[in-house]
This record gives sequence, C-alpha cells and structure tokens, in this order.
Amino acid sequence: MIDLYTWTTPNGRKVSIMLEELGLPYTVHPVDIGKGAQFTSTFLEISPNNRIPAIVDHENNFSLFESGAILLYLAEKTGKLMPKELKARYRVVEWLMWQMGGIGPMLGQVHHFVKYHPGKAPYAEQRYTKEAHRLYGVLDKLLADHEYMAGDYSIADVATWPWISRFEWQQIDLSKYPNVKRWYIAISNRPAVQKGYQIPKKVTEIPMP
Ligand SMILES: N[C@@H](CCC(=O)N[C@@H](CS)C(=O)NCC(=O)O)C(=O)O
Repeated sequence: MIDLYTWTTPNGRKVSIMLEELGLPYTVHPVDIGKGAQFTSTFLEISPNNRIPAIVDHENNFSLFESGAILLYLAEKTGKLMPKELKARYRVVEWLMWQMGGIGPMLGQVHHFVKYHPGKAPYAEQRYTKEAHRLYGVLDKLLADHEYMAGDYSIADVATWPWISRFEWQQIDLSKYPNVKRWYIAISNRPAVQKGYQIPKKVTEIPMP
C-alpha cells in the first residue's frame, strides 16, 4: 500500500494519475498548501522541501518526494509507462526532465504573475508568457510526428499533461497548437486521468478546449 501526500495542483495530479494508470492501491492524504499544511514536522520528515507531492511505499519502507523521482520510481517498480530499451528509456527521461526543468517552473511563474497578480510586474508577465509560448511551440513540434511525447504513452506524458490542463490560466489558445490540442484531448479521455485529476478532491471538471 502506498500513501500519497498531495493537493489539487499539477504536480500533485501527476502522481494520482500515475497511481490510477498503474492500478496500484493507495491512500490519499490531502496536504492543504493554502493553509500551510506542507510545513508540519510530520510532512517535512518525508518531504524536506515542504512541497507536495510525496509518497510512502510501505512495501519497501521507502518515502520519496519530487514528482519526477516519484514517477520514475513507480515506473521502475511496476515496469510500466517506461520502455526497457536504453535509448527509448532515455528519450522518456529527456522529456521528463524537460517537463521538470521547463514546463513546470515556467508555467508556474505564468500562474503567479499572469493569473494571480496581473498588472503588478509587466516585465515578468511578458517574460514568462513568451517562455510559455516557446515551450508550447516545442511541444507542438514534437507532437506533430509523435502520437505521444516519447514513443508510447509514458511518464513524460503523465508529467506534462497536468500542466497543459491549466492552459486557461496561462491564457493559451490551444487551437494555435493543434498537435498539443490533439494530444491533450486524447489523454483527457483516459479513465485513469479522469480519476486521478479529481484527487484529493474535485475542484473542476477537466478543462476542455
Ligand atoms: N519540483 C517539485 C515541485 C513541487 C511543488 O512546487 N509543489 C507545490 C504545489 S504544485 C507546493 O507544494 N507548494 C507549496 C509551497 O510552495 O509552499 C515537484 O515536481 O515535486
């Protein structure tokens, strides 16, 4: 049994979607980051960076934080959503790292400056909006000749999709990125994604373009 510490955010949803895809049993522990629950001493023991998501895998007596590390661990533990062949595996790792280092942090800044504090920092709004469009362009180009990001559906897609699901917060018109739109809708239709999206609680339906 796995304990999942999470909240209603893209990084949290990556892991609930992954657990649903794998069909692994798990117990959800909501960590309300709006109320500071990420700073409690018990949570810091498993997530010293005071951020969700984190898991405890009781089968291995092992805790883990950082969503990318959690996805890699669960893929390796189950042998799913990650190819075995070396080059194919590193194609997935490459795009997973792109998500962790680019899509997540940059779109997170767009949410901060464009959605929550518009007009407060025009330079930051322009900088991160431009970067968001650049990243959407990279993804659109990739998906022009790939059904999924790195071959078959993989943890690279699981990591990236929840951030794209906030396209409205980012003021992105998905019709400008038709390959991203096609990929986004296909993944939105997966039953595991529909279930995992609503963990730890329902906030909205999956946004549809
Ligand atoms: N690189 C981390 C980022 C995690 C992260 O930023 N989590 C946010 C929610 S999406 C959080 O817990 N924020 C709490 C805070 O800022 O105090 C990961 O991918 O797990």
